[in-house]
Amino acid sequence: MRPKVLILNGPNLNLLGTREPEVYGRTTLAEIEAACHSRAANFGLEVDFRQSNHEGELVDWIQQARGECAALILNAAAYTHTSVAILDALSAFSGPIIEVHLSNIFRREGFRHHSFVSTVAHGVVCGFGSFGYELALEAAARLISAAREN
Ligand code: CA2
Repeated sequence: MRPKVLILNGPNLNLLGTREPEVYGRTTLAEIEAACHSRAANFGLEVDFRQSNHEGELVDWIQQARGECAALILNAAAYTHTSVAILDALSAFSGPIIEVHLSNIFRREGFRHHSFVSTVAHGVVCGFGSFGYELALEAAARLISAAREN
């Protein structure tokens, strides 16, 4: 069985490609999902790709990933900067966590410079647009292989 990577997307990311293309690009979330499935196949991984506008639903999915998923890739969107609930759920996940942002949050408003997710993430990819998800998948593949060798 291929190791499964859960890719979670937070609030408003369902609007990608329809508004604010100067900040978030023109690629839709469905196109990002398709690219992730294709890249994951190259790495011998399975991908479960989801989006929710609801904090509690994201918490539920993170909890369900325990014991089921080898790694977690998360763009928590605005919850990145606010959610202790998501941080606590992530703390109970034992595999690698990779944080993704389409935009470079450090070039933007000050309130985007703090991330609760970063405090438990293995690493962060930000500023590379939708390509960041593919970079995160490559990082996940390496971390999963390294963990299996030990
Ligand atoms: O750069 C990122 O990926 C963010 O996680 C995106 C979040 C933002 O709150 C974070 O600070 C950085 C916002 C996602 C909203 O996505 C939209 C897409 C199209 C139109 C409107 C919103």
